Order: sequence, then C-alpha cells, then structure tokens
Amino acid sequence: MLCLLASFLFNPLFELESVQKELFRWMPERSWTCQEIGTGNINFIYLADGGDLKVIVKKDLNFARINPEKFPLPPERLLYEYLSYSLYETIIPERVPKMYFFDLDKAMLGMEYFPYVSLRQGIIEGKKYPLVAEHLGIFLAHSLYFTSCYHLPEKRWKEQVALFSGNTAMRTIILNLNYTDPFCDSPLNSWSSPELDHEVAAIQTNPKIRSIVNQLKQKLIDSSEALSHGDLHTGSILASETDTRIIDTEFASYAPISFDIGMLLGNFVMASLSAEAHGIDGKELAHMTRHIWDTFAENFGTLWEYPDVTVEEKLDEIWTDTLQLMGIEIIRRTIGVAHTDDFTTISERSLRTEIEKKALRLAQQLLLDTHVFVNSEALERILTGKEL
Ligand code: SR1
Ligand code: MG
Repeated sequence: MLCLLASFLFNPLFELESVQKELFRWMPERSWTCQEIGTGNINFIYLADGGDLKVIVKKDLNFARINPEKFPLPPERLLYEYLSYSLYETIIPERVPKMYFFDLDKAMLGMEYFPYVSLRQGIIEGKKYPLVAEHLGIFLAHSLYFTSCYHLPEKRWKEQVALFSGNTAMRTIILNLNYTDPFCDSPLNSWSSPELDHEVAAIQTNPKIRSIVNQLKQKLIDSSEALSHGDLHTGSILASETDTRIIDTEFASYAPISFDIGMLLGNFVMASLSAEAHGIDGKELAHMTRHIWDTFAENFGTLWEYPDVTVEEKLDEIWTDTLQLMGIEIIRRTIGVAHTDDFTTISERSLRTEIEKKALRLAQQLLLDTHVFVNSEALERILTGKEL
C-alpha cells in the first residue's frame, strides 16, 4: 500500500510548483523556469533558470526510490546537509557549492549550479579529470583534520559531535546497508546470480570477514573522530577538467577518519576494475586511487600537530581501516541493495559478472590480507597487475 502511494507521490511534477514559489520568494525580480534533472535515490533535484543565474534546488523525499517501504526517510536530513556544507564552506569553500536558501519545513535547499556531470558518469563516459585526485586528497585532509578531535578544542569538538548526532536515520541506513545486510541473508540483497553465488556464499559464511566487519561497524558507532560526509562515492562528486565539488552531504555525521576515505577509494577501485568494459584506461584510475591517498596523507601530515600520537602511527591506522572499508564498499555495491553504475551499465553479462567476481575477490583480500597492501604503491600495483 505504502509502495503504491509512494510510486504515486514519486512524481517530480508535484513539487515543481512549490520549488518555483520558493525561488520567487527568494528572488522575486527574476522569472524562473524549472526542470527536474535528478537520478538519485532519495531526493528530487531541480535546475532553475533565472536568466543569467542558474540554481539547483534539492527537495528531499520522505522515502528512498529503491525501496520506499524499507526506507522511510526523515526530511530533517536536509538540516545535516545544510550544516555540513556550512562547515565545509569555512574549511574548504572551493570544493562545495555555495548555498542560497534553506527551508527545513519545505525540505528545500537552493544552491550553486555547476554544469558538470557526476564524476561516476564522467568516468564511465571517458572524460578526463587531471586534477580530481589532488582536489579530493586535499578535501579529505582538510575536512577531516579541521573537524577532528585532534584539531578542535575539546569543548568545540563535543559541540560539533552533538550538533550532528541527530542524523540517526541516515546513520542507521549506513549501519544496515554497508555493514549488516551484504554480509547476511538479507532480502534486500541482490547480485548477478547464479554467476556470483559461490563468491557471495564465501563472503557471507566466512567468520573472519564477519568479525572484521563487525569491528569496523562498532568503530563507526563508537568513534566520533571527525565530521564525515557519510556517502562519499563518485556519484556524490561533480567534476570538470579543472573543478571538483562535493555534494549530497545528507549522511553527514561524526565518524572515524577512515570512513570517507575507504568509501571513496573503494569506488575508484570499482571504476578502475570496470574501466576496460567502458573502453577507458583502468591504469589511470588505479593511479588516481593511489594519488588520492598520497595527497591525503601528505596534506594530513602537514596539518597534524597532535602531541600524543605521531602522524605516522595515525596514518598507519587510517590506512589499514581504509583498506578494509574499501572491501566493505566494494561488497555492498556488488551484492547489497545499492548497486553501482560502474558495473550495472556493462551490457555484456559475462563481462559484467567476470568484473564483479574480480571485485569480490579483491574485496575479500582487502578485508583479510591488509598486509599485502603495504602502501598505496602496492595497491596500485595489485590493481594494475595480472594476479587479480
Ligand atoms: C536508501 S539510500 C541507498 C543508497 O544511496 C546512497 O547513495 C547511499 O549510498 C545509500 O546506501
Ligand atoms: Mg547520495
């Protein structure tokens, strides 16, 4: 019933009028025309044209497109998107869109428009991004360090943790979709069957994998090191040859430093593994994966002033967790509920499943054999080597 109602309500035209009204309220002197341009799971995205000014208006939905019954979503998450953009704006304004207006009751956020496609779509289309790895590495270092307990005075850090602690519905989604469902017999899971059945069973019945994933899940619950974007995959990034913008921060909360890095690198690995199927260079993407980490580590190292732990010790810990979180991200995007276009847009089934198998094998290695990936160079070598 709810599903029927949701599919009836899932019509961007219903909201068009309220979006237009909000734009007229904000800038009444302009004549605004709007169209829905989004493809996301949990919101409508409108492009509003006001002559020489274009604006993006995000309108949050009360449910997720992929499964409206299972994912009722509170519109308060837009508050956390607003708060996190506001914080990023003070730390690294060149990597986020400017915000123009925000109305929590209407669940609407107006922001700067960029004429770029998502990084995921651009990569699949073969677009070149010479600066994106550098931009992302610096974004990770600055956003994570300057919001962390290692930089902020205790009182300020606690206030920040408290500010984001209400984003519980989105945290629950992360805990379930990333750490629980893909590793058990959840009805939400789906994968290329029967081809991947064997790999899936190997993952879901391995007690060592279960224990590592549980430890990382517990770390997410327990550790509030730094403000995490919470959903930093290549679909949450807009990019051109010269510019990179981080968007869709509605999953923001305080989390371990490694969380965003692991998710992001995991998505670059999937892009790299599927590159050939899209007629693009997987080696370049493997190198970008390494370059993001190297840039992060270098910049994080420069910022680090915490007296009790050396930056080398901290980076070692982050690297190990990052590898395992990459494994989790690859698994959940291959056999969980939220699949990735990197794989799903490969039309030849045998090629797709061969790549998915490779991805699942690599993911298990990332979870179980972190010592093999001694550093980012080893990761790049393994990604581009023959052994996979
Ligand atoms: C219920 S939301 C499903 C997925 O879409 C988002 O991009 C997150 O990655 C989430 O897992
Ligand atoms: Mg998103």
